[in-house]
Amino acid sequence: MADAYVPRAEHRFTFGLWTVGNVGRDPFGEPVRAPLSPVAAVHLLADVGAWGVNFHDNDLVPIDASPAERERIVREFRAALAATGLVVPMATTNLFSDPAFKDGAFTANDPRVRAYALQKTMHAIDLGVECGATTYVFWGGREGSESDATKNPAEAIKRFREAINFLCAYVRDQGYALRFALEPKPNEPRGDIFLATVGAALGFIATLDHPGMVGLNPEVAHETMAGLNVLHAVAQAWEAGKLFHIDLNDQVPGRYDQDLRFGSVNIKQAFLLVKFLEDVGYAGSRHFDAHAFRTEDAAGVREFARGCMRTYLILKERAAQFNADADIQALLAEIHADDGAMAPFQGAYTAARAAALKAHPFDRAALGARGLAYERLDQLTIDLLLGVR
Ligand code: DIG
Ligand code: MN
Ligand code: MN
Repeated sequence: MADAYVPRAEHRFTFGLWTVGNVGRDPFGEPVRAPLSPVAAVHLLADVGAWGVNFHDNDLVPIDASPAERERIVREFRAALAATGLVVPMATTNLFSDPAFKDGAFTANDPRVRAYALQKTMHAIDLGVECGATTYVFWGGREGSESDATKNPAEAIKRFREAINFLCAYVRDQGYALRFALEPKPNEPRGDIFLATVGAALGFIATLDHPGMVGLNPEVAHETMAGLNVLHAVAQAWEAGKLFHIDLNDQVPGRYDQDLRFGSVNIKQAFLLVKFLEDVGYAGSRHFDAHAFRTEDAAGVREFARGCMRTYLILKERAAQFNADADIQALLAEIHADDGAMAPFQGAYTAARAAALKAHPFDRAALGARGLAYERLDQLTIDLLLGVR
């Protein structure tokens, strides 16, 4: 592969241990790859050029590990981080694999499960901070239902809020420099998952005790599964000052959560997302929450990881090309032209402004007759993506 798109630390590319460590198990098949130890994953990611590595508590420390085993595992993991220079920007809790969470964690009907989920999360937060995490993700994979006869959804939201408020207070009490990022998903593994989209999560954050501590970790595949425009979701999170993290991957609409290599399905969507992140100066991790095809061996997993970063860098270059393209920029200037004639009516409400606007004559026919040249702009975008500009 040409070396023009070589990932560097400044690109802030990260992968979870569970991504390159995915053993290829699925609901219809057993593992096809050998497990990858956290230390081996750190060295693999360093070797392919990643900046950081993320983990669920039990990706690193098995759920039944003894304190001595925990200490050894963390020591060896941190030694690998020191040896490679990789960092841990984000950590999270596995509140979905163990049967105890079969009816959810924070929203489970069993109060013992809800309390255990809080306990497990506090320990996992401690572990994440110990390894350097500054963002903590909450993906409520089991926070949902198959039958809404089983729990009042409003009660579930209240339970989730109580848990997040408790954990925000715990982080503040511990003095941790940690922000929370909620990761929405509409369904799978539950029939329906609460707080299903970025929009729902933003509404929820506003009801918390410490909303400033809590933001979003939008995932490309998840908003796509919900039939939504990923860029619109990410842009709304950004505009609200809540884009704390992002899970990059790809997804065919109408399918199960595929977590495909970034940019491997919808190139235009991936391009416009990368362009947005780069244009607005998003300074967070470019986290690839994805995994290699089940068909792949260890070499294929490396190709997968390299491909995620390579595609991001190619699209980042195309975004710079778009921003420098004279024809595209001339067209955008035309499309967004403002001769200032409407300035008297723009801005905050005043009675005088309202009166003047109500009295202003508009040529509605002319407004509707104007051609906007979007077809030409979109074709220039496609030309650029196809490498003919
Ligand atoms: C799945 O999309 C979720 C889990 O892998 C993890 O909790 C989160 C972190 O990126 N994404
Ligand atoms: Mn996913
Ligand atoms: Mn994710």
